Amino acid sequence: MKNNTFSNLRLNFFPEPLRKNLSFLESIFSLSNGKFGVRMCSPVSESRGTFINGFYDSKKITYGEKAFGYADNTQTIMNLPNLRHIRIVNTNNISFDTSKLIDVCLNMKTGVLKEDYILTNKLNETIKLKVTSAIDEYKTSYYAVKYKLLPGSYNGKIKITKISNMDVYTNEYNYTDPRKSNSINKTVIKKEFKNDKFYKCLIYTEKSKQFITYAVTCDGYNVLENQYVNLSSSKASKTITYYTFIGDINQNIYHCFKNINFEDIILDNNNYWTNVWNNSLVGFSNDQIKLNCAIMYNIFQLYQSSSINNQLSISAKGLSGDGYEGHYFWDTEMYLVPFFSLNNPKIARNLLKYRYNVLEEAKKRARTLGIKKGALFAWRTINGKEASAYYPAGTAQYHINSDIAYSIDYYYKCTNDIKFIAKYGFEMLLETAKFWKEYSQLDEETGLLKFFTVTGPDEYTVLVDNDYYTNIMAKYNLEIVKNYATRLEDIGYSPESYHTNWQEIEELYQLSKRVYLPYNKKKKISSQDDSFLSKPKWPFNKVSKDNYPLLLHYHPLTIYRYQVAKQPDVLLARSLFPDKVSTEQLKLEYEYYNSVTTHDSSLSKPIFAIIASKLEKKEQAFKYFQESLFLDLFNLQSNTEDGLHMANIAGSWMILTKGFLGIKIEKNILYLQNNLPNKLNHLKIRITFLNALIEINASNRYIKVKLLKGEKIKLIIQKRKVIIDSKHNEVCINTL
Ligand code: IFM
Repeated sequence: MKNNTFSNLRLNFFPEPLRKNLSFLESIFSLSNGKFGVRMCSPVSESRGTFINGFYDSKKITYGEKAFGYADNTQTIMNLPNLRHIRIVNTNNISFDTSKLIDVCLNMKTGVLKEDYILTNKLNETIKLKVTSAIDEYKTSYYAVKYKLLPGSYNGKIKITKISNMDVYTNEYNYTDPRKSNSINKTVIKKEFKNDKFYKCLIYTEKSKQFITYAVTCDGYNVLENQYVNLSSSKASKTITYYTFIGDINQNIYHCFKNINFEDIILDNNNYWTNVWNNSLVGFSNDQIKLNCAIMYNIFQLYQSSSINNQLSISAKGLSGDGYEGHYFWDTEMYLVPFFSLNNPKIARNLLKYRYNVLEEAKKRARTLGIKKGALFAWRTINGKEASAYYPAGTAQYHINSDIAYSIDYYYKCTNDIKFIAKYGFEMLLETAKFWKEYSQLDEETGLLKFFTVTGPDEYTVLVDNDYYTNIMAKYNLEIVKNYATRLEDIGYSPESYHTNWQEIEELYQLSKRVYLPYNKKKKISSQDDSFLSKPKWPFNKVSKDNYPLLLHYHPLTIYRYQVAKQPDVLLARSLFPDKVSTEQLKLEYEYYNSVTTHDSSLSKPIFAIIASKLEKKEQAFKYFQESLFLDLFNLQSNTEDGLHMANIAGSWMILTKGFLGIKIEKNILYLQNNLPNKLNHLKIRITFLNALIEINASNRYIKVKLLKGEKIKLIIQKRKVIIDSKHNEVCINTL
């Protein structure tokens, strides 16, 4: 499979109206490296679009009616000025301040972004501008941008000024869309240093008191105020390259820029992306050009959002926009950690380590909620404290606790990294399980364990009793502690070293067996919660398509009193524990929840695609796959301008692995099942499992697995046990 054809994402990939939607394109073509991100803002516009992971400011949340324990402060990622901003003026100081994007090309094998613009001033004079930029994926403090200026209708002298204004920013409150960033925040320049070659400043956030250094230099010119450049001959062109440093406040500026040049950044990135595509190659047959390009793009953005260099999480929008204020949600653990566990486990480990670093905050939060033991992680956060001002669809999503437990377990199953479990993972498993024990209520009559007043992932139903997803995840969280305690004792870590004992661990385990899971005998399906199935169904056929997503058109209480789901909690549980119910029950559940789900959440369709694959509903699986894969690329939720939907992006990859290839991991064995939709003739995918790199090729007739690196892998393909090792490194199973 030749991948070259698919590795360039250009403007002509998009339907006509989207080619003109600049804020959409800013997100799509954003460059990032897990530390900071730069949107593809027009170089001559004032729009903002630089985000540093974890760099946020706060303000007091003002509640009309506040109650005990509500989140106190916002945490809003700083939307810093456009790093690419320059001012270009003619000899009369008239600026070329209108830009028309002519073409753009993102090379996903090198991470180089190229843009062509025509710039116009108010006299209608034009010049051409070509921009080439890259963000360093290894030395994650650097960003470089090269401007090539060419004459247009104007061919006289121009002057270029680098705009370095990084100081105050106030964004507007958005009252109507809770998915947008909605706080007012400020940065202040603390110290400034300028000379001909360098500009450096300390950016400081007023309330959260974070500092960061921003510095810039330029090739061969005065860094901020450039000389006039002459575009007078028709062949004349001028190229200026700026280098930006974003990082540690104590860095010496000369040191920052020592040895930095564009070619080295490109070289770093070539190595980085070669490695990525070597380890995480995904593709379909060559004739599926759009699908190939789209899946490559998705993987590209997943890597861009992450870094092996830091222990931060990944916000819902990565670093491509400020939607959801740059907050980290369960998205990371349930969608992104599974991707990285099977692609670059070091990144998965860092993401989990972030949660460990905020475990103390989680313990405090549990106490605030009146829970005497254990920890409760914040629903949405940057610094570990709860930032959700709407507890019914925020703090009440207690499932975040077992989502974190699930991702620790998943990471372990993919890596066998017991050291991580010993040092960090076990404590989190234990503290989250203790929380569930304390939170639960034992029903005296039935002897079953119940969880009242919780909100599941489906935010169109809140504060319910016994949400199926919450309960099954809590059950699993309580159960796995014993398993890990046993493994740890085998290598010399007693329960006491974690301030617990076998009695407590056994209690957690025994409680797991008692967890109540709501089931509706009449419908023969699990109920989303105790009351969901008894509510009237949402009148889908009477509601106009324009009224979706419901959250933008109805008061929450209107939505809550209906049987309507934003995303399918029961099916999500089925995708995690695929063998819990019979195929008949799963079919009924799929049909039922399909009929009451709006998919207003971008996390919904991947789950339907996975379950449809399992049920061999290949057409539907493929339909949901496409709608998921192109969700951002075709702006299917009309809000990609706020940033990319990172969990959905990882979800599309999950459809390929969990759905089309039926991947399941149990006891060091990788299970595969061919569920490839008929519309895909071929799927090729590489993953890393237990330190081995393997390539899986599937067609509608076979599954082939090849060991590319590593020693030995045990597989069960379509119920047949096989082993591949360095001697017999390939196996092909007929799956017809
Ligand atoms: O975490 C999700 C949630 O499930 C639905 N609302 C958006 C959040 C961020 O993606």
